[in-house]
Amino acid sequence: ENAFGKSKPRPFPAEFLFGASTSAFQIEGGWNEDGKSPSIWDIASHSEPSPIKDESTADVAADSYHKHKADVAVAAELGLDFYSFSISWPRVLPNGFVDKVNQLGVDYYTKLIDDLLAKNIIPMVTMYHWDLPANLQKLGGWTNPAVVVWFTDYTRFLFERFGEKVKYWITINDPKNICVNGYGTDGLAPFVNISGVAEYMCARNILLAHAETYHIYDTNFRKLQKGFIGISINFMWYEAASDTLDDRQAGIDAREFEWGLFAHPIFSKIGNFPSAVQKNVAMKSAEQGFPRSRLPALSPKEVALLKGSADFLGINAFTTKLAYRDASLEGMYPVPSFMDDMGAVLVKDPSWPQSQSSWLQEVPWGFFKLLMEIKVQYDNPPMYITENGWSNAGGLLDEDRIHYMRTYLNGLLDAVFEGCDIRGYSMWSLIDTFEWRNGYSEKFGLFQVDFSHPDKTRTPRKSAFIYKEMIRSKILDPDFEPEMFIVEVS
Ligand code: PNW
Repeated sequence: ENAFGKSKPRPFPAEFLFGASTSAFQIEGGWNEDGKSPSIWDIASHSEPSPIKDESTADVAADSYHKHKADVAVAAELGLDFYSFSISWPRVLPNGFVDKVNQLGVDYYTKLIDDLLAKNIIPMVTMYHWDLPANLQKLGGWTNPAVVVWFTDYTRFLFERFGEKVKYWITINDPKNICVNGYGTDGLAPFVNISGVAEYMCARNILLAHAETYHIYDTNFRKLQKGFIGISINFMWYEAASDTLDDRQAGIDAREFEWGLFAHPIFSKIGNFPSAVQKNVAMKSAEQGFPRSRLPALSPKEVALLKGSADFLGINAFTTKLAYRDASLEGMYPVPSFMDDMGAVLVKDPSWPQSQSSWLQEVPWGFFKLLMEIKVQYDNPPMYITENGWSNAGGLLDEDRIHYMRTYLNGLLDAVFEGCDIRGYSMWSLIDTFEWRNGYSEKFGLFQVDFSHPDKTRTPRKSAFIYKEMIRSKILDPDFEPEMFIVEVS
C-alpha cells in the first residue's frame, strides 16, 4: 500500500542528495549593474505593453546580486547537500562573445561558489536558464546554427573560470520551453512565434550546443576537474485519457514530442530524434507543401556526437496531463505547429488539486509513472530531480506545498524501490522568484521573500522546517510536525 498517509516513515538511500533550485534571472536583480548587459528577458519585461501578468520586472527581484550571502545562509539553514543555481550569460560576457569578460560578474559567482563550499554545500551550476544575451537574439538566437559556437565558447570559459570548484554542471535548462514557447509560439521570450519551423531549428541547435559542450569537457577538462555534466529536461507525464488505441497513442506522441525530442538523441540506445516525431513532422510537412521535413535532420556524425553525451539526466517534473486523440483537430492549433504535428489534445483533470499556476496540479502517481518510463526508455541513467515544486498565492503556512512535497517524494521512493537510479532531489524553489510571464503572482519558495521590503527579507515557510528535518534525518515522515517559529534568516 503506497497511498500516502497510511505508510510508515520511509528512509532515503544513504547517498541520496537534497537540494533546492533557483535561476539567475528570476532572483538576481542588478539587471544593468557592474557591466551586465540586457538579456532577452530584460528586453521582454521592459517592453510596452508589458507581456508580464502583473507588469512587474526582475530589475531587483530577490536582489540576490547583492544578497548572495542571504541565499547561502538559507541554504545552510536547510542543511542542503547542494544548491542549484544558474549563471547569467550576459552578466559574465556582456556581448555574448568571449572577447569581453565582465570581471565583476565573474567575481559575483566566484563569491557565491566560495561561500557555498565554505558551508559544505555543493554548487550545481546551470549554464543556461533562459536569459540569452539580447545581442545574440538580434542574430537569431537559438535558431542560428552559429549559436553552437557562441555557446561552447561561453561554456569553455565557464569550465576555465569555475571548473576547479564546480563538479556538477547542467548545460541547458528546459529546452522544450525555450524552443516551443520561446521560438514556436509567443509564450516566452523572445516571442518569435514562427510556429512549426523555429522550434525545430532551435531544438537541433540546443542539442548540438549541449553535446559539443559535453565533449569539450570530456576532452579538455574532465581529467583535471573530475566533474559531471548533464542536461535538465522538462518532463510532464501524459496519461492516456482512455484505454482506446487512439488515446494510448496520443499519450505516447505527447511524451515523445515534449521530452523524447530532447532526451531520445542523448539517452536512448539508438539515438536521433524519436521515430514518431520524425514520421509525424515529415508527413505533415509534405502535406503542407514543404519540400522537406520542418524537423532538420541530424547527420550520422551528429547522431553519434549526441548519443551518450551526458553523465546524468536532470529531470524537471511538476505535473501530469491527460492526452487524447481528436481525429479532426479542426481549428484547434495553428498549422503548421508543434502541437499540430503532435496531433494530441492535452487537458487537465479538474479533480486533481490545483496550484496557483494554471499548468500545475498535484498528481504524485504521474511522477512515479514518469520515473519508471524514463528508466525503461533510457536504460536507467543516473538521474537528479533538478526541479519539483508547488505554487500558491503566498503565506508562511503552506500545508499545500508540504502535501505536494511529501506525496511526490513518496512516489520517488517507490521508483527508487523499483530500481530507478535517482541520486538526488532539488526543490523548486529555494526562495520566491520572478515567475516569468506570471511575475510575482505565483510563490514557489521554501522561503518567502518580502518583495515590498527594500531588504527583500527571506523568511522560512512551514515547508522549510519539514524539508530541513527530512534532510537531517534522511527520512520521509508523514506525521512530523515542526515546532514552527518565525525566524528572519536574513
Ligand atoms: C520551470 N510545465 O519550467 C522553470 O524551469 C522555472 O524557471 C520556473 O520558475 C518553474 O517552472 C515554475 O514556473 C516549467 O508546464 C514550466 O509542465 C512549465 C512546466 C514545467 C516546467
